[in-house]
Amino acid sequence: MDNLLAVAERFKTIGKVTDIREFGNGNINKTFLVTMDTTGEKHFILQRVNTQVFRQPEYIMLNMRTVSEHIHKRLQDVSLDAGHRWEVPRVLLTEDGQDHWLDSNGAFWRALSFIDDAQSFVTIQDSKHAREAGYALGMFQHLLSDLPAERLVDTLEGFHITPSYLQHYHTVMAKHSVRKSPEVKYCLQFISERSSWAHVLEDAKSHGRLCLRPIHGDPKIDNIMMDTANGHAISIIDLDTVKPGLVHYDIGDCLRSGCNPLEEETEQWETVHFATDLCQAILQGYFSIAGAFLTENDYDYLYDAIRLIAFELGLRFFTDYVEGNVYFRTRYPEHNLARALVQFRLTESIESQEATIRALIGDMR
Ligand code: GN1
Ligand code: MG
Repeated sequence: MDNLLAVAERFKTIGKVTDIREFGNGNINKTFLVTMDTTGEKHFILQRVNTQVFRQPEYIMLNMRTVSEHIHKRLQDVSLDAGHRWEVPRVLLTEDGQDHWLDSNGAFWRALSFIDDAQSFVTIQDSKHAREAGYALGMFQHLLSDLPAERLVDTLEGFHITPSYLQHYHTVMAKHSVRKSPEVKYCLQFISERSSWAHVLEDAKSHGRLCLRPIHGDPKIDNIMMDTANGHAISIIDLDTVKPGLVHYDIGDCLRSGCNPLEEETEQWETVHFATDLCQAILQGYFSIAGAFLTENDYDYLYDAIRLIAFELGLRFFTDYVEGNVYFRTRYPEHNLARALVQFRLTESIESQEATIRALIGDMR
């Protein structure tokens, strides 16, 4: 706490810090909720950015500034749905006006304003929540749809480029040995059976069928904030992975997290399934906004996106397991294997419901 207190006090805030505690479920950065004894803003978010993953964190801060300035300007023209507000976390500066602070060990710290009267959930609560989550993703992309993608720095090269993850997987498999338990064998076979299809979105991109736009990169359900007063979606937080990409990565990520009622950390991987009723509600909310900017080609690749991002996350978890858990934070040695099994099961469930999913996308076009 002493150390953390010293870090928190670097940032220019009005009150005296009374409490600091770990916050959220991030797999990469370390996040803390700081409480102060003020009458105004009582909390802020303090984060230590994982610089093993984000090698140039100053560019994340730059992207954040670009995005929040753009959204604030755009909000003057865009009308939100009735009763909705839209919030973007503010970057809090240090006493000397910097957007981050490097401690004596070189750790990269930053502070963000806390969004009051809002909450997020790890799983979808009901169909209203699902629609709101979809609306939030549509709104986030809409607010950035007139920002040229090249204004954003690519802060994480290869992020959501499935063929690159496959390449890395093969490199890791060649270097590391892994005990071939039945679960591991299932994963190996699962990956090998889908290797040639895994290029689908990148191929569509290189053939000019899909184009780069500003994306969130990590719109999983617990990054979508809901107004506690009325349940409306009001923000998508965690802007580290905002960058030029395919909106399909976002849709896939939102659906793979939102339509898995057992959630990604479950130990009951064998009963994981993809809930198409939630998928329908999320897409309804999403299309209510995104319908305005999606092209025919965009629609054609939605099913593949849903299937691919679940598969890709499973591949990323499994590779990290084999590599010795060097990327995602884990609580036990087999943690990333367990997470991979969940995503692969989810992928299988998506595949087995392909006709249903394609039909419900088709009905909303
Ligand atoms: C990581 O740390 P967190 O939870 O924001 C990961 C996402 C994964 C997610 C799975 C930069 O996000 O891509 O979908 O874990 N972020 C990065 O929970 O790799
Ligand atoms: Mg994140």
